[in-house]
Amino acid sequence: MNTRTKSLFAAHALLPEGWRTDVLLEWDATGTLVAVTPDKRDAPAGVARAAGPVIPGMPNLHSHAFQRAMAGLTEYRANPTDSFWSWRELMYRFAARIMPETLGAIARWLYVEMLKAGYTSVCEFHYVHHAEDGTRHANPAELAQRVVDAASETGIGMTMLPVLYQFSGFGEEPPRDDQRRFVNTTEGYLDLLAALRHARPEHGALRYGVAPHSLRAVSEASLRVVIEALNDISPDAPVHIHIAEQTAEVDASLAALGARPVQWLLDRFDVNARWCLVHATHIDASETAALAKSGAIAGLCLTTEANLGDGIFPANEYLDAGGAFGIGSDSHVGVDWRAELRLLEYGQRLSRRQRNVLASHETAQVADRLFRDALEGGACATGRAVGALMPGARADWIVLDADHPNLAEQTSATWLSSVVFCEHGESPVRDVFVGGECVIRERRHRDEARHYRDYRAALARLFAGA
Ligand code: NGQ
Ligand code: ZN
Repeated sequence: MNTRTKSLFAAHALLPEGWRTDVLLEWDATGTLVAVTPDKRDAPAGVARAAGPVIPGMPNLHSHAFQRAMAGLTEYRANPTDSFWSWRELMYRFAARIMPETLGAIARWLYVEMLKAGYTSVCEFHYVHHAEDGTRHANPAELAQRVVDAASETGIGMTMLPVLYQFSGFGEEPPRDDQRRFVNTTEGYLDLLAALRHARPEHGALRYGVAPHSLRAVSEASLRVVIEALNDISPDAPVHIHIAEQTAEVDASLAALGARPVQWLLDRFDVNARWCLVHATHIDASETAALAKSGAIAGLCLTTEANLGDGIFPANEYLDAGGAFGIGSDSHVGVDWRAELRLLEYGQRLSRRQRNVLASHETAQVADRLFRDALEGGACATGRAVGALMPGARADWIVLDADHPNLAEQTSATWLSSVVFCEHGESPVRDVFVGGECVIRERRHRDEARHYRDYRAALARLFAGA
């Protein structure tokens, strides 16, 4: 064995073909798996044993890190017609107070929480770029860089997607004053991306893509320029966009562009697997079929979509049509992939009055099916080699606690069902490895106390200024 190769022996591990026993996982110094060998009979001498069943770590395909610090603060009735749009007013007021140091501290704590939940990658849809008065920082990527650094300090894999935000509504409506920290010219945006890539070059745990905020916030022309510029960097780098979260957005799109947002995008751009359409919530039957066929990833953020009263994504029809999806924690009212998958199924159960709606012909266990699909789609959305225990992929995984009351005395046939659908006591996520490093050991992050202290100090500063 190469002396620089590290290894772990797992009595049970979930491989691409399903659960296997006596699996030896081997990875290299860069954190990439080089061999995954089942049926190894016995752990080779000197190899550590996983403390429980091993499953791939989950990619979180949509995050606005700063919003973690306002979770729970908008759950009151400010007016009789509270909606996504009134929440957005409060969120903008909060965004106006974010400083580089507070953003770094919030992001570090958030990523500790993600890692503890078993999210091993995050796609950060980052749009607070400028100083409070809207002027550019001397380093235009000042704020984005704090988020990138938070990922490397805590150990989570990152796809950084700086956001292009230019307009306040369809038809190139000028931006509002409270959007001034988000807004860039196309040229200014590309400079920001270049500065960031120069200061923090890509590596195994870091990749860049672009995020045109929404069809409300960019023009067809600027969207084209940004995608062409990205193609020069890397023709398969990811493109993420908020697409059809609110019915008012669909109505405005119909009025201004003459088409529903997803249809409009599919008609004009080569939408394929490099695209992630976040909140493709409001799609009609033909959009559902066409989006599924495109290979793009539907970015579903179930807890946030429920919290904001968005609506229910037609998951059953979309999955039946072979559509790909991944999950994101978005506004971070919760940071738990298990809750996202559960709510994906529960939305269907509640609206259809049926059970086990999202099981497939091949996979009768809903949790197994959704877990596998969310891994695959989520991994694709990161643009990184993650989401599977196989050679060439990052050494990212979760070690479950098989002694947890929800898993005890069961077999691998029901472990994922219990992990996803039972909600008792502490999390069954015991240890978490990212790039072969054990970043969560017995439910604790190595620097948890320090990151929590910094987070509290950031909250105190934010709330003092409220
Ligand atoms: C966001 N929120 O980017 O945070 C948006 C609202 C906007 C969600 N899409 C911001 N859930 O529309 O400007
Ligand atoms: Zn979002």
